[in-house]
Amino acid sequence: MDSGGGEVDARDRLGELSDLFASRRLVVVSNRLPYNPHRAREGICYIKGSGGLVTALDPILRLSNGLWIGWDGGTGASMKGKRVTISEPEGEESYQLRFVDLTEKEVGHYYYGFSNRTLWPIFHNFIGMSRFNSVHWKTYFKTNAYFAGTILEEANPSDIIWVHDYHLSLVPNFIRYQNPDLKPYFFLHTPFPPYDTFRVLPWCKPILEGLLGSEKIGFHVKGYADNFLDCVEKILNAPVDRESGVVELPGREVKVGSHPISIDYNAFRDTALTKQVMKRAQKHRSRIGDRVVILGVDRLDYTKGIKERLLAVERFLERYSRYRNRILFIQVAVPSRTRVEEYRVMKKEVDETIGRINGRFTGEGWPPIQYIYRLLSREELVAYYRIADIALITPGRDGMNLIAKEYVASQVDKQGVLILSEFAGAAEEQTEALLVNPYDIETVSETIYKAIKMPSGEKRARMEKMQDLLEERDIYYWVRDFFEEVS
Ligand code: ADQ
Repeated sequence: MDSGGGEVDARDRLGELSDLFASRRLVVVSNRLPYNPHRAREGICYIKGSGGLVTALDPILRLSNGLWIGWDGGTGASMKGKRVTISEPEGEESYQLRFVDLTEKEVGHYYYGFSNRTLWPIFHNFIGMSRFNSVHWKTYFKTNAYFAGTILEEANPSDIIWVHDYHLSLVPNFIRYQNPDLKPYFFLHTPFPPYDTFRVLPWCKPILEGLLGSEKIGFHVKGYADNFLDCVEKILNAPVDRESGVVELPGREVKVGSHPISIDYNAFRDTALTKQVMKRAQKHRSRIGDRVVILGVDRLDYTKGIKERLLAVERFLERYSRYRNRILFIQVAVPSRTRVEEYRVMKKEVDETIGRINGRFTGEGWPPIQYIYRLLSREELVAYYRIADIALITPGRDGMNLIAKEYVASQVDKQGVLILSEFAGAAEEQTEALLVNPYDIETVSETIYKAIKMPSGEKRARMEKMQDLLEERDIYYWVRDFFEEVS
Protein backbone atom coordinates (compact mmCIF):
# COMPACT_ATOMS: atom_id res chain seq x y z
CA MET A 1 0.00 0.00 0.00
CA ASP A 2 1.32 3.39 -0.82
CA SER A 3 -0.29 6.53 0.50
CA GLY A 4 0.80 8.21 -2.69
CA GLY A 5 1.05 11.68 -1.21
CA GLY A 6 4.29 11.24 0.75
CA GLU A 7 5.51 13.92 3.09
CA VAL A 8 3.08 16.70 2.17
CA ASP A 9 0.13 14.41 2.66
CA ALA A 10 1.47 13.17 5.99
CA ARG A 11 2.02 16.76 7.22
CA ASP A 12 -1.54 17.55 6.35
CA ARG A 13 -2.96 14.55 8.04
CA LEU A 14 -0.80 14.74 11.14
CA GLY A 15 -1.96 18.32 11.73
CA GLU A 16 -0.17 20.01 14.62
CA LEU A 17 1.74 16.86 15.36
CA SER A 18 3.82 17.32 12.20
CA ASP A 19 5.53 20.28 13.95
CA LEU A 20 6.50 17.96 16.79
CA PHE A 21 8.10 15.46 14.42
CA ALA A 22 9.71 18.20 12.35
CA SER A 23 11.43 19.55 15.48
CA ARG A 24 12.14 16.27 17.30
CA ARG A 25 13.59 13.22 15.61
CA LEU A 26 11.41 10.10 15.63
CA VAL A 27 13.31 6.89 16.37
CA VAL A 28 11.20 3.81 15.72
CA VAL A 29 12.34 0.43 17.04
CA SER A 30 10.76 -2.85 15.99
CA ASN A 31 11.84 -6.43 15.49
CA ARG A 32 11.77 -6.08 11.69
CA LEU A 33 12.89 -3.12 9.64
CA PRO A 34 10.44 -1.59 7.16
CA TYR A 35 12.74 -2.33 4.21
CA ASN A 36 14.23 -5.72 3.35
CA PRO A 37 17.74 -5.67 1.93
CA HIS A 38 18.31 -7.90 -1.10
CA ARG A 39 21.48 -8.66 -2.97
CA ALA A 40 21.14 -7.59 -6.60
CA ARG A 41 23.71 -7.47 -9.41
CA GLU A 42 24.17 -3.71 -8.95
CA GLY A 43 24.59 -4.08 -5.16
CA ILE A 44 22.15 -4.18 -2.26
CA CYS A 45 18.68 -2.89 -2.93
CA TYR A 46 15.93 -2.25 -0.39
CA ILE A 47 12.38 -3.45 -0.83
CA LYS A 48 9.70 -1.72 1.19
CA GLY A 49 7.50 -3.93 3.35
CA SER A 50 3.75 -3.72 2.90
CA GLY A 51 2.49 -3.60 6.51
CA GLY A 52 0.26 -0.86 7.85
CA LEU A 53 2.85 0.32 10.35
CA VAL A 54 5.40 0.88 7.59
CA THR A 55 2.91 2.82 5.50
CA ALA A 56 2.00 5.06 8.41
CA LEU A 57 5.43 5.70 9.80
CA ASP A 58 7.41 5.98 6.55
CA PRO A 59 6.24 9.55 5.73
CA ILE A 60 6.50 10.63 9.36
CA LEU A 61 10.08 9.38 9.54
CA ARG A 62 10.85 11.34 6.38
CA LEU A 63 9.55 14.63 7.72
CA SER A 64 11.36 13.94 10.99
CA ASN A 65 14.66 12.91 9.34
CA GLY A 66 14.15 9.94 11.57
CA LEU A 67 15.73 6.60 12.24
CA TRP A 68 14.27 3.06 12.29
CA ILE A 69 16.19 0.41 14.22
CA GLY A 70 15.50 -3.29 13.62
CA TRP A 71 16.52 -6.67 12.25
CA ASP A 72 16.82 -7.29 8.49
CA GLY A 73 14.72 -10.46 8.73
CA GLY A 74 17.59 -12.74 7.76
CA THR A 75 17.19 -12.02 4.06
CA GLY A 76 20.73 -13.17 3.39
CA ALA A 77 22.20 -9.72 2.70
CA SER A 78 23.90 -9.44 6.08
CA MET A 79 24.08 -5.78 7.05
CA LYS A 80 26.23 -6.24 10.18
CA GLY A 81 25.20 -3.24 12.27
CA LYS A 82 25.13 -0.93 9.21
CA ARG A 83 23.26 2.31 8.90
CA VAL A 84 21.76 3.18 5.53
CA THR A 85 19.82 6.11 4.21
CA ILE A 86 16.52 5.54 2.48
CA SER A 87 16.31 8.33 -0.04
CA GLU A 88 13.78 6.89 -2.48
CA PRO A 89 11.49 8.07 -3.93
CA GLU A 90 13.49 10.91 -5.38
CA GLY A 91 12.56 14.38 -4.22
CA GLU A 92 11.32 13.22 -0.82
CA GLU A 93 13.11 13.62 2.48
CA SER A 94 15.22 10.70 3.55
CA TYR A 95 15.50 8.78 6.78
CA GLN A 96 17.86 6.18 8.13
CA LEU A 97 17.78 2.50 8.93
CA ARG A 98 20.07 0.97 11.51
CA PHE A 99 20.45 -2.78 11.20
CA VAL A 100 20.54 -5.00 14.27
CA ASP A 101 22.42 -8.12 13.31
CA LEU A 102 21.18 -11.40 14.81
CA THR A 103 22.83 -14.81 14.61
CA GLU A 104 20.91 -17.90 13.47
CA LYS A 105 20.83 -19.07 17.07
CA GLU A 106 19.45 -15.76 18.33
CA VAL A 107 16.76 -15.81 15.65
CA GLY A 108 15.85 -19.37 16.64
CA HIS A 109 15.61 -18.67 20.37
CA TYR A 110 14.58 -15.02 20.61
CA TYR A 111 12.30 -14.72 17.58
CA TYR A 112 10.90 -18.17 16.76
CA GLY A 113 11.31 -19.35 20.36
CA PHE A 114 10.39 -16.92 23.12
CA SER A 115 8.60 -14.31 20.99
CA ASN A 116 6.53 -16.63 18.85
CA ARG A 117 6.20 -19.85 20.89
CA THR A 118 5.86 -18.29 24.35
CA LEU A 119 4.62 -14.70 24.27
CA TRP A 120 2.49 -14.83 21.10
CA PRO A 121 0.27 -17.73 22.29
CA ILE A 122 0.01 -16.53 25.89
CA PHE A 123 -0.86 -12.97 24.85
CA HIS A 124 -3.65 -14.44 22.68
CA ASN A 125 -4.94 -16.58 25.55
CA PHE A 126 -3.76 -19.84 23.93
CA ILE A 127 -1.98 -21.03 27.09
CA GLY A 128 -1.86 -24.64 25.91
CA MET A 129 0.24 -23.63 22.90
CA SER A 130 2.85 -21.75 24.98
CA ARG A 131 6.28 -23.33 25.43
CA PHE A 132 8.32 -22.35 28.46
CA ASN A 133 12.00 -22.75 27.74
CA SER A 134 14.63 -21.02 29.87
CA VAL A 135 17.23 -21.01 27.09
CA HIS A 136 14.76 -19.14 24.86
CA TRP A 137 14.08 -16.69 27.70
CA LYS A 138 17.80 -16.04 28.27
CA THR A 139 18.33 -15.33 24.57
CA TYR A 140 15.25 -13.08 24.52
CA PHE A 141 16.72 -11.18 27.47
CA LYS A 142 20.13 -10.83 25.80
CA THR A 143 18.68 -9.88 22.44
CA ASN A 144 16.48 -7.21 24.04
CA ALA A 145 19.60 -5.88 25.79
CA TYR A 146 21.35 -5.84 22.41
CA PHE A 147 18.51 -3.84 20.80
CA ALA A 148 18.61 -1.45 23.78
CA GLY A 149 22.41 -1.09 23.36
CA THR A 150 21.89 -0.08 19.74
CA ILE A 151 19.30 2.51 20.76
CA LEU A 152 21.68 3.90 23.39
CA GLU A 153 24.36 4.28 20.72
CA GLU A 154 22.03 6.08 18.34
CA ALA A 155 19.51 8.13 20.33
CA ASN A 156 19.69 11.34 22.31
CA PRO A 157 17.27 12.85 24.87
CA SER A 158 15.51 15.13 22.40
CA ASP A 159 14.46 12.13 20.27
CA ILE A 160 11.05 10.55 20.49
CA ILE A 161 11.79 6.84 20.83
CA TRP A 162 8.90 4.54 19.90
CA VAL A 163 9.39 0.82 20.59
CA HIS A 164 6.94 -1.66 19.04
CA ASP A 165 5.55 -5.00 20.04
CA TYR A 166 6.01 -8.08 22.15
CA HIS A 167 9.43 -9.02 20.74
CA LEU A 168 10.94 -6.03 22.56
CA SER A 169 9.09 -5.85 25.88
CA LEU A 170 12.27 -5.55 27.96
CA VAL A 171 13.79 -2.77 25.87
CA PRO A 172 12.12 0.26 27.57
CA ASN A 173 13.51 -0.57 31.02
CA PHE A 174 16.97 -1.43 29.67
CA ILE A 175 17.10 1.99 28.02
CA ARG A 176 15.83 3.94 31.01
CA TYR A 177 18.10 2.10 33.42
CA GLN A 178 21.19 3.01 31.42
CA ASN A 179 20.16 6.50 30.43
CA PRO A 180 17.27 7.98 32.44
CA ASP A 181 17.18 10.98 30.10
CA LEU A 182 15.88 8.79 27.28
CA LYS A 183 12.13 8.39 27.48
CA PRO A 184 10.83 5.50 25.37
CA TYR A 185 7.20 5.06 24.29
CA PHE A 186 5.80 1.58 23.66
CA PHE A 187 2.94 0.13 21.61
CA LEU A 188 1.75 -3.47 21.88
CA HIS A 189 0.14 -4.83 18.69
CA THR A 190 -1.26 -8.00 20.29
CA PRO A 191 -3.89 -8.30 23.01
CA PHE A 192 -2.73 -8.23 26.62
CA PRO A 193 -4.14 -11.25 28.47
CA PRO A 194 -6.05 -11.31 31.75
CA TYR A 195 -4.16 -11.77 35.03
CA ASP A 196 -5.03 -15.49 35.35
CA THR A 197 -3.46 -16.18 31.97
CA PHE A 198 -0.47 -13.86 32.22
CA ARG A 199 0.60 -15.11 35.65
CA VAL A 200 1.19 -18.57 34.13
CA LEU A 201 4.25 -17.13 32.36
CA PRO A 202 7.27 -17.86 34.58
CA TRP A 203 8.82 -14.54 33.47
CA CYS A 204 5.70 -12.42 33.89
CA LYS A 205 7.37 -10.10 36.41
CA PRO A 206 10.41 -9.05 34.33
CA ILE A 207 8.15 -8.55 31.31
CA LEU A 208 6.00 -6.08 33.25
CA GLU A 209 9.07 -4.35 34.67
CA GLY A 210 10.54 -4.13 31.17
CA LEU A 211 7.41 -2.47 29.77
CA LEU A 212 7.20 -0.06 32.69
CA GLY A 213 10.47 1.54 31.60
CA SER A 214 8.22 3.35 29.09
CA GLU A 215 6.90 6.86 29.37
CA LYS A 216 3.63 5.59 27.96
CA ILE A 217 2.32 2.16 26.91
CA GLY A 218 -0.35 1.94 24.22
CA PHE A 219 -2.78 -0.94 23.65
CA HIS A 220 -5.44 -1.32 20.95
CA VAL A 221 -8.47 -1.40 23.24
CA LYS A 222 -9.39 -0.57 26.81
CA GLY A 223 -9.80 -4.23 27.79
CA TYR A 224 -6.12 -4.94 27.10
CA ALA A 225 -5.01 -1.82 29.00
CA ASP A 226 -7.22 -2.86 31.94
CA ASN A 227 -5.71 -6.37 31.91
CA PHE A 228 -2.24 -4.83 31.98
CA LEU A 229 -3.11 -2.56 34.92
CA ASP A 230 -4.57 -5.57 36.78
CA CYS A 231 -1.36 -7.52 36.27
CA VAL A 232 0.81 -4.60 37.39
CA GLU A 233 -1.28 -4.21 40.53
CA LYS A 234 -1.43 -7.90 41.40
CA ILE A 235 2.00 -9.10 40.29
CA LEU A 236 4.15 -6.05 41.09
CA ASN A 237 1.99 -4.60 43.86
CA ALA A 238 2.35 -1.20 42.22
CA PRO A 239 -0.41 1.39 42.71
CA VAL A 240 -2.48 2.01 39.59
CA ASP A 241 -5.13 4.59 38.81
CA ARG A 242 -7.60 2.93 36.48
CA GLU A 243 -9.63 6.10 35.92
CA SER A 244 -6.76 8.06 34.45
CA GLY A 245 -4.76 5.03 33.24
CA VAL A 246 -1.61 5.61 35.25
CA VAL A 247 0.89 3.36 37.03
CA GLU A 248 2.59 5.13 39.90
CA LEU A 249 6.24 4.26 40.31
CA PRO A 250 8.75 5.84 42.70
CA GLY A 251 9.54 9.25 41.22
CA ARG A 252 7.52 8.92 38.01
CA GLU A 253 4.31 7.83 36.38
CA VAL A 254 3.70 5.56 33.40
CA LYS A 255 0.69 6.36 31.23
CA VAL A 256 -1.35 3.43 29.95
CA GLY A 257 -3.94 4.01 27.23
CA SER A 258 -5.97 2.50 24.45
CA HIS A 259 -5.28 3.65 20.89
CA PRO A 260 -6.84 1.43 18.20
CA ILE A 261 -4.51 1.14 15.24
CA SER A 262 -6.04 1.79 11.84
CA ILE A 263 -5.26 1.93 8.13
CA ASP A 264 -4.68 4.61 5.52
CA TYR A 265 -8.38 4.78 4.66
CA ASN A 266 -8.02 7.14 1.69
CA ALA A 267 -5.24 5.04 0.17
CA PHE A 268 -7.38 1.88 0.26
CA ARG A 269 -10.45 3.66 -1.12
CA ASP A 270 -8.40 5.25 -3.90
CA THR A 271 -6.78 1.91 -4.77
CA ALA A 272 -10.23 0.31 -4.94
CA LEU A 273 -11.25 2.96 -7.49
CA THR A 274 -8.26 2.52 -9.80
CA LYS A 275 -8.79 1.14 -13.31
CA GLN A 276 -6.29 -1.61 -12.59
CA VAL A 277 -8.29 -2.90 -9.60
CA MET A 278 -11.64 -2.53 -11.37
CA LYS A 279 -10.32 -4.55 -14.32
CA ARG A 280 -9.07 -7.29 -12.01
CA ALA A 281 -12.36 -7.35 -10.14
CA GLN A 282 -14.34 -7.60 -13.39
CA LYS A 283 -12.14 -10.45 -14.54
CA HIS A 284 -12.81 -12.34 -11.29
CA ARG A 285 -16.52 -11.66 -11.61
CA SER A 286 -16.78 -12.96 -15.13
CA ARG A 287 -15.10 -16.18 -13.97
CA ILE A 288 -17.25 -16.53 -10.83
CA GLY A 289 -20.55 -15.37 -12.35
CA ASP A 290 -23.28 -14.38 -9.91
CA ARG A 291 -22.17 -16.71 -7.13
CA VAL A 292 -22.00 -15.13 -3.68
CA VAL A 293 -18.35 -14.47 -2.90
CA ILE A 294 -17.30 -14.93 0.72
CA LEU A 295 -13.75 -13.88 1.55
CA GLY A 296 -11.27 -14.71 4.30
CA VAL A 297 -7.77 -13.14 4.35
CA ASP A 298 -5.18 -13.84 7.02
CA ARG A 299 -1.62 -14.54 7.87
CA LEU A 300 -1.71 -18.30 8.30
CA ASP A 301 -1.81 -18.29 12.10
CA TYR A 302 -3.71 -20.47 14.56
CA THR A 303 -5.10 -17.35 16.27
CA LYS A 304 -6.98 -16.36 13.10
CA GLY A 305 -9.64 -19.08 13.40
CA ILE A 306 -9.26 -20.40 9.85
CA LYS A 307 -10.11 -24.02 10.71
CA GLU A 308 -13.33 -23.04 12.54
CA ARG A 309 -14.24 -20.71 9.68
CA LEU A 310 -13.93 -23.56 7.19
CA LEU A 311 -16.16 -25.70 9.40
CA ALA A 312 -18.73 -22.90 9.46
CA VAL A 313 -18.69 -22.75 5.65
CA GLU A 314 -19.12 -26.53 5.56
CA ARG A 315 -22.04 -26.30 7.99
CA PHE A 316 -23.61 -23.59 5.83
CA LEU A 317 -23.40 -25.86 2.80
CA GLU A 318 -24.98 -28.70 4.79
CA ARG A 319 -27.84 -26.58 6.14
CA TYR A 320 -28.60 -24.47 3.09
CA SER A 321 -28.23 -27.04 0.34
CA ARG A 322 -29.77 -24.76 -2.29
CA TYR A 323 -26.64 -22.60 -1.99
CA ARG A 324 -24.33 -25.43 -3.04
CA ASN A 325 -22.73 -24.31 -6.27
CA ARG A 326 -24.05 -20.80 -5.62
CA ILE A 327 -21.34 -19.60 -3.27
CA LEU A 328 -17.58 -19.35 -3.52
CA PHE A 329 -15.50 -19.04 -0.38
CA ILE A 330 -12.07 -17.57 -1.18
CA GLN A 331 -9.49 -18.03 1.56
CA VAL A 332 -6.31 -16.04 1.05
CA ALA A 333 -3.51 -16.95 3.42
CA VAL A 334 -0.03 -15.54 3.56
CA PRO A 335 2.64 -18.03 4.73
CA SER A 336 3.82 -17.19 8.22
CA ARG A 337 6.38 -18.48 10.77
CA THR A 338 6.80 -21.67 8.79
CA ARG A 339 9.78 -22.71 10.94
CA VAL A 340 7.50 -23.09 13.98
CA GLU A 341 6.05 -26.58 14.49
CA GLU A 342 2.55 -25.36 15.52
CA TYR A 343 2.26 -23.39 12.27
CA ARG A 344 3.25 -26.39 10.14
CA VAL A 345 0.70 -28.58 11.92
CA MET A 346 -1.96 -25.96 11.43
CA LYS A 347 -1.19 -25.55 7.72
CA LYS A 348 -1.60 -29.29 7.25
CA GLU A 349 -4.96 -29.20 9.02
CA VAL A 350 -6.18 -26.29 6.89
CA ASP A 351 -5.01 -27.99 3.66
CA GLU A 352 -6.76 -31.23 4.64
CA THR A 353 -9.98 -29.54 5.74
CA ILE A 354 -10.21 -27.61 2.47
CA GLY A 355 -9.56 -30.80 0.50
CA ARG A 356 -12.21 -32.67 2.46
CA ILE A 357 -14.89 -29.96 2.07
CA ASN A 358 -14.15 -29.46 -1.62
CA GLY A 359 -14.25 -33.22 -2.14
CA ARG A 360 -17.59 -33.36 -0.40
CA PHE A 361 -19.35 -30.45 -2.08
CA THR A 362 -17.82 -30.04 -5.52
CA GLY A 363 -20.70 -30.24 -7.93
CA GLU A 364 -20.48 -29.90 -11.70
CA GLY A 365 -16.81 -28.97 -11.50
CA TRP A 366 -17.27 -25.99 -9.17
CA PRO A 367 -15.46 -26.42 -5.81
CA PRO A 368 -16.94 -24.25 -3.04
CA ILE A 369 -13.54 -23.19 -1.68
CA GLN A 370 -10.73 -21.46 -3.52
CA TYR A 371 -7.49 -21.39 -1.54
CA ILE A 372 -4.72 -18.89 -2.32
CA TYR A 373 -1.57 -19.48 -0.29
CA ARG A 374 0.76 -16.55 -1.02
CA LEU A 375 1.39 -12.88 -0.46
CA LEU A 376 -0.71 -10.75 -2.81
CA SER A 377 0.11 -7.32 -4.19
CA ARG A 378 -1.98 -4.46 -2.82
CA GLU A 379 -3.99 -4.29 -6.06
CA GLU A 380 -4.65 -8.04 -6.09
CA LEU A 381 -5.82 -7.92 -2.47
CA VAL A 382 -8.09 -4.92 -2.98
CA ALA A 383 -9.62 -6.53 -6.09
CA TYR A 384 -10.65 -9.46 -3.87
CA TYR A 385 -12.03 -7.04 -1.27
CA ARG A 386 -14.08 -5.39 -4.02
CA ILE A 387 -15.71 -8.53 -5.31
CA ALA A 388 -16.41 -10.02 -1.87
CA ASP A 389 -20.13 -9.90 -1.03
CA ILE A 390 -19.20 -11.01 2.47
CA ALA A 391 -15.93 -10.78 4.40
CA LEU A 392 -15.70 -13.56 6.96
CA ILE A 393 -13.13 -12.38 9.49
CA THR A 394 -13.29 -14.67 12.45
CA PRO A 395 -10.10 -14.83 14.53
CA GLY A 396 -10.19 -16.71 17.81
CA ARG A 397 -8.30 -13.75 19.23
CA ASP A 398 -6.75 -10.74 17.48
CA GLY A 399 -5.16 -7.54 18.79
CA MET A 400 -7.01 -5.45 16.21
CA ASN A 401 -7.29 -7.04 12.72
CA LEU A 402 -6.58 -4.68 9.89
CA ILE A 403 -8.15 -6.88 7.21
CA ALA A 404 -11.60 -5.97 8.57
CA LYS A 405 -10.76 -2.27 8.19
CA GLU A 406 -9.18 -2.71 4.75
CA TYR A 407 -12.31 -4.52 3.54
CA VAL A 408 -14.57 -1.73 4.76
CA ALA A 409 -12.38 0.97 3.14
CA SER A 410 -12.37 -0.92 -0.19
CA GLN A 411 -16.17 -1.32 -0.30
CA VAL A 412 -16.72 1.62 -2.61
CA ASP A 413 -20.08 0.17 -3.77
CA LYS A 414 -21.17 -0.18 -0.13
CA GLN A 415 -22.82 -3.53 -0.82
CA GLY A 416 -20.52 -5.80 1.19
CA VAL A 417 -21.27 -7.29 4.59
CA LEU A 418 -18.62 -7.71 7.26
CA ILE A 419 -18.95 -10.72 9.55
CA LEU A 420 -16.47 -10.14 12.34
CA SER A 421 -15.31 -12.07 15.39
CA GLU A 422 -16.24 -10.44 18.67
CA PHE A 423 -12.76 -11.46 19.86
CA ALA A 424 -10.95 -9.11 17.47
CA GLY A 425 -10.03 -5.66 18.77
CA ALA A 426 -11.69 -4.27 15.61
CA ALA A 427 -15.10 -5.42 16.91
CA GLU A 428 -15.09 -2.58 19.46
CA GLU A 429 -15.27 0.02 16.69
CA GLN A 430 -16.92 -1.89 13.83
CA THR A 431 -20.16 -2.37 15.70
CA GLU A 432 -22.19 -2.30 12.46
CA ALA A 433 -20.54 -5.55 11.42
CA LEU A 434 -22.38 -8.81 12.14
CA LEU A 435 -20.47 -9.84 15.26
CA VAL A 436 -20.03 -13.56 15.94
CA ASN A 437 -18.37 -15.97 18.33
CA PRO A 438 -16.03 -17.80 15.91
CA TYR A 439 -16.18 -21.01 17.95
CA ASP A 440 -19.97 -21.16 17.57
CA ILE A 441 -19.95 -22.88 14.17
CA GLU A 442 -23.74 -23.15 14.01
CA THR A 443 -24.31 -19.42 14.55
CA VAL A 444 -21.55 -18.42 12.15
CA SER A 445 -23.16 -20.54 9.43
CA GLU A 446 -26.53 -18.91 10.17
CA THR A 447 -24.91 -15.47 10.05
CA ILE A 448 -23.57 -16.21 6.56
CA TYR A 449 -27.17 -16.85 5.51
CA LYS A 450 -28.30 -13.64 7.22
CA ALA A 451 -25.59 -11.69 5.38
CA ILE A 452 -26.67 -13.15 2.02
CA LYS A 453 -30.25 -12.16 2.74
CA MET A 454 -29.53 -8.68 4.06
CA PRO A 455 -31.48 -6.01 2.13
CA SER A 456 -29.38 -3.67 0.03
CA GLY A 457 -30.43 -0.57 2.04
CA GLU A 458 -29.31 -2.14 5.30
CA LYS A 459 -25.97 -3.17 3.78
CA ARG A 460 -25.38 0.39 2.59
CA ALA A 461 -26.39 1.95 5.92
CA ARG A 462 -24.10 -0.34 7.94
CA MET A 463 -21.18 0.08 5.54
CA GLU A 464 -21.52 3.88 5.48
CA LYS A 465 -21.41 4.07 9.27
CA MET A 466 -18.29 1.90 9.40
CA GLN A 467 -16.64 3.90 6.62
CA ASP A 468 -17.40 7.25 8.27
CA LEU A 469 -15.76 6.14 11.49
CA LEU A 470 -12.78 4.67 9.69
CA GLU A 471 -12.27 7.77 7.58
CA GLU A 472 -12.10 9.85 10.74
CA ARG A 473 -10.02 7.37 12.72
CA ASP A 474 -7.43 6.42 10.18
CA ILE A 475 -3.78 5.55 10.79
CA TYR A 476 -2.81 9.21 11.13
CA TYR A 477 -5.45 9.68 13.80
CA TRP A 478 -3.83 6.75 15.63
CA VAL A 479 -0.42 8.47 15.68
CA ARG A 480 -1.95 11.85 16.65
CA ASP A 481 -3.97 10.24 19.42
CA PHE A 482 -1.00 8.30 20.81
CA PHE A 483 1.30 11.33 20.98
CA GLU A 484 -1.37 13.88 21.86
CA GLU A 485 0.17 14.97 25.13
CA VAL A 486 3.81 14.96 23.98
CA SER A 487 5.33 18.37 23.31
P1 ADQ B 1 -1.20 -9.37 11.98
O1 ADQ B 1 -1.46 -10.52 12.88
O2 ADQ B 1 -0.21 -9.59 10.92
O3 ADQ B 1 -0.81 -8.04 12.80
P2 ADQ B 1 -3.52 -7.98 10.63
O4 ADQ B 1 -3.91 -6.83 11.46
O5 ADQ B 1 -4.67 -8.73 10.10
O6 ADQ B 1 -2.66 -9.07 11.34
O7 ADQ B 1 -2.65 -7.42 9.44
C1 ADQ B 1 -2.25 -8.23 8.39
C2 ADQ B 1 -1.73 -7.36 7.23
O8 ADQ B 1 -1.18 -8.25 6.27
C3 ADQ B 1 -2.83 -6.58 6.56
O9 ADQ B 1 -2.42 -5.26 6.33
C4 ADQ B 1 -3.07 -7.32 5.24
O10 ADQ B 1 -3.35 -6.47 4.15
C5 ADQ B 1 -1.78 -8.05 5.00
N1 ADQ B 1 -2.06 -9.37 4.40
C6 ADQ B 1 -2.62 -10.45 4.95
N2 ADQ B 1 -2.69 -11.47 4.09
C7 ADQ B 1 -2.13 -11.03 2.96
C8 ADQ B 1 -1.86 -11.63 1.69
N3 ADQ B 1 -2.15 -12.91 1.39
N4 ADQ B 1 -1.26 -10.87 0.76
C9 ADQ B 1 -0.92 -9.58 1.03
N5 ADQ B 1 -1.13 -8.98 2.21
C10 ADQ B 1 -1.73 -9.69 3.15
C11 ADQ B 1 -0.63 -7.71 14.18
C12 ADQ B 1 -1.76 -8.08 15.14
C13 ADQ B 1 -3.08 -7.52 14.65
C14 ADQ B 1 -2.97 -5.99 14.48
C15 ADQ B 1 -1.73 -5.65 13.66
C16 ADQ B 1 -1.47 -4.14 13.68
O11 ADQ B 1 -1.85 -9.49 15.27
O12 ADQ B 1 -4.12 -7.81 15.55
O13 ADQ B 1 -4.11 -5.51 13.83
O14 ADQ B 1 -0.56 -6.27 14.17
O15 ADQ B 1 -1.33 -3.67 14.99
